[in-house]
Amino acid sequence: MGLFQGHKDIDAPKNIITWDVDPYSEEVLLNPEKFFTNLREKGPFVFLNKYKMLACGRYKETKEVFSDHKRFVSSRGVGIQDFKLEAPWRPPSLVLEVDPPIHTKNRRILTRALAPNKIARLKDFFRASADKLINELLPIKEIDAISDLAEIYPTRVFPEAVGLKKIDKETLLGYGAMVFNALGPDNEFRKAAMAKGLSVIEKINKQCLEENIEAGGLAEEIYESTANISEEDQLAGMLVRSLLSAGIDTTVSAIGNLIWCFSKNPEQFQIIKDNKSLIGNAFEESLRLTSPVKAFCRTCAAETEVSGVIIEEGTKILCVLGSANTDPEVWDNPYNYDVTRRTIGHLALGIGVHNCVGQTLARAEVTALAGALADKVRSIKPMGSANWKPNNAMRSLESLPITLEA
Ligand code: OVV
Repeated sequence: MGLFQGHKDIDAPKNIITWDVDPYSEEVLLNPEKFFTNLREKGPFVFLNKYKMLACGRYKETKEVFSDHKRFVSSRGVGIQDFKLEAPWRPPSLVLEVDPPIHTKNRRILTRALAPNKIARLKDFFRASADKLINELLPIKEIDAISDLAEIYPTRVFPEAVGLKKIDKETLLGYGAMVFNALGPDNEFRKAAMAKGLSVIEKINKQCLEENIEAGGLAEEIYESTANISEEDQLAGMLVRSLLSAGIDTTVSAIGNLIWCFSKNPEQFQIIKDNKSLIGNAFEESLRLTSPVKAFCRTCAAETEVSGVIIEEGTKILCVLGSANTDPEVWDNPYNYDVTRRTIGHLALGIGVHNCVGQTLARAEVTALAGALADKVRSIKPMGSANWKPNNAMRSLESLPITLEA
């Protein structure tokens, strides 16, 4: 069997539009909304000629594929590479890149460590850290919402909450960039992220060892819950690696994108200032509109059919979550940022057995920060154009010049 771009070399299924677009090109990565609209208009699925894989961007099919872990597996990788046919760059994640029943058992350990009652205990710490950071930034005339804020807050609070005090910001951000860019083809963005490679990987792996875990954090519990499973002494370390892989870049992106939404829509920021109970929904709405994880792939386990399209075994499907979340069939005025919108059902945190296991933590972090902004900041003024950062799987900003007015 032939290999193409790291997966099975397949032909286009019957009855679908083939498309020459490169979803991993700088042009698309920097301006995804036009791509989303075209993708949805072409049909339930398109065949990407350049990658010989399917892509879906309508809400219905994206949800169907993502919800069905039996027909559309994760164990063959959630990027364009098929782990059954090609070796991945790192040992596969024991939650992201496995299927039930192994997934079920491993995920349960993370679910327990990240349970709402554990996160609730961190709320005051998150809010105090957010207040402190905003107080530091308020006197500064112009800040970069990314390097001064979005990158600072999670890299301060997350390692402490997890119990990893010794880890630096550059290592955490560098590793996240590798993990997410690795999901795409071996293009310039993946190569650039990987170039920083080896020393970052070594530091991350070391961080995951029990001796580098501090007492009282969330990671300690992961080690405790696997203490009796002697033959799996790597398990806890690998699950801590998942926290480090999925917990930083995602929230950095989410915070940057939320502030971008506020800065572009001052009347929406005013609405949450006037009604703080809308802060949670303002975050959900930013997740919907600017979904930080733009797309993950699934691999078809055995020939099947979705919306009249026959999908053969081994087919990679790029599920464009950001597009599903702006599908006009589901969302009125989908490209408007509306903090009062009913946001339930957005797919930014996935759906099905692999839905984001850290979402309670992410919400606690980001809403604490948004609360500090709503209380302390009168207005968030853009001071220049937002600059997006190309990444094969994430939608995040490179820089966002703003002024925080007290
Ligand atoms: C959701 C997610 C993203 C990236 C990495 C991982 C999970 C992981 O488990 O390593």
